[in-house]
Amino acid sequence: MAKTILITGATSGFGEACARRFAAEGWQLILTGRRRDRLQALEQELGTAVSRTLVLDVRQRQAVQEALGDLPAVDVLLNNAGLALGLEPAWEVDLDDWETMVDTNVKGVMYCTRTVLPAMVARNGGHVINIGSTAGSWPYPGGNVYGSTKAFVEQFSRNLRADLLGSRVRVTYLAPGMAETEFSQVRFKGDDERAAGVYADTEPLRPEDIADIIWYVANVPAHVNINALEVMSVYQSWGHLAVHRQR
Ligand code: NDP
Ligand code: 8X3
Repeated sequence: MAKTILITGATSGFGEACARRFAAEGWQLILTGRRRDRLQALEQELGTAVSRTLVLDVRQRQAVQEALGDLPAVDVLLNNAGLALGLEPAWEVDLDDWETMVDTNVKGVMYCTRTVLPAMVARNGGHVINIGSTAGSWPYPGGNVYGSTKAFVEQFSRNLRADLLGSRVRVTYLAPGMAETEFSQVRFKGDDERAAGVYADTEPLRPEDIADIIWYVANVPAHVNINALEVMSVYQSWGHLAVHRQR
């Protein structure tokens, strides 16, 4: 029987690439996101691979519970929906942006996981794959709350594994570095020129690269749990520690 992946944030970027990849491999898809037109377009493109589409804002606890609480067996929950907003220093940032990131990247992951996990535990099988970021481990100016939400996702993933010991439910934390998606258009609130500048004159990760890795992670033998993976473009690395010099 075909396996099923539930993807949050399937309307763009990593989630959309995963939908295509898993469909090509014969999986069934449950696709979610806020943009109905994008979900409909994917459904048209991928045909019978799409079991259902759900217009869903992961920040809405009750809506998540209603939409995801009574699904047929989900083999993989891909907690992918997320965003960064702004790059201002902490003392200038719009507090609403911080709240939106926490509500989406932290609470959204909590709501989806808590809703889908009981059925996985009852079946003694399934896999939660959480998308973090290098920003969760490596601070940078303006990464303030975005990076912190991803640090939460990493530790949440590890703690889920601690709770799940003794079951065959797997949990993986995947931390990509810079990848060209709609991420920067969202972060810079439609300033497409600034967004394009993030990827100019370099070769970032592509959404398909991440979809390949997620495919691999989801298809290792059932007794193997990949705990965490960090992935960057070969053209990205770490900087030195910053020093402010007065003279
Ligand atoms: P995109 O902006 O291309 O995709 C983000 C997806 O998240 C969209 O499908 C969007 O759908 C969905 N989403 C955002 N907010 C909500 C919400 N409240 N409810 C439901 N869905 C939501 O970016 P990426 O593909 O790059 O981002 C995917 C994940 O990868 C995010 O968690 C991001 O933080 C992470 N990431 C991205 C990196 C990058 O450089 N691109 C690197 C490391 C991690 P819709 O708007 O239709 O709701
Ligand atoms: C996205 C990568 O470096 O813009 O998570 O935070 S970064």
